[in-house]
Amino acid sequence: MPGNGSLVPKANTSDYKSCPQFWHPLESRCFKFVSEPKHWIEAQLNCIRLEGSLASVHNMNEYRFVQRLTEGSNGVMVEAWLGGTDAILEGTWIWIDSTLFDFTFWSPGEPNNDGNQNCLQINYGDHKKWDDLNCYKKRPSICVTRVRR
Ligand SMILES: [Ca+2]
Ligand SMILES: [Ca+2]
Repeated sequence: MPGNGSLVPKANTSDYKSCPQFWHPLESRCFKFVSEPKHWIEAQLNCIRLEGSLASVHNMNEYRFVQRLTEGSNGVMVEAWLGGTDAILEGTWIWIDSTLFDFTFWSPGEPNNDGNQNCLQINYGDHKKWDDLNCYKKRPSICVTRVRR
């Protein structure tokens, strides 16, 4: 029926309707890829405007899920911000969504704080792992929010 497609329940993704439109559900959270490159703090402010935060990831399954969101039509997964930062205390990493920093997937030799790098980008290097980068660099980003019940 044309015109009211958004009202049709998605039978094959039972928790879809719990996430805002155009967000992607994974367990109790919803993720959104923001393609426009932004400074890390601008990316976080943008996520807050969307009623979320820059995303955290807590296991490999969540990381692979987030990576797929960054994949363009050419199949390339672009470098993008997550919500990790050690700007408050050098070497002490936190997630800005206030969850525990309990999983890491750093590239070899990272984080190296090269020239003062305090923000976490993903899809870095040949192995598409994590890197600390200067927070003033501009990257696409991934926001997260809680499923709304
Ligand atoms: Ca640092
Ligand atoms: Ca680095």
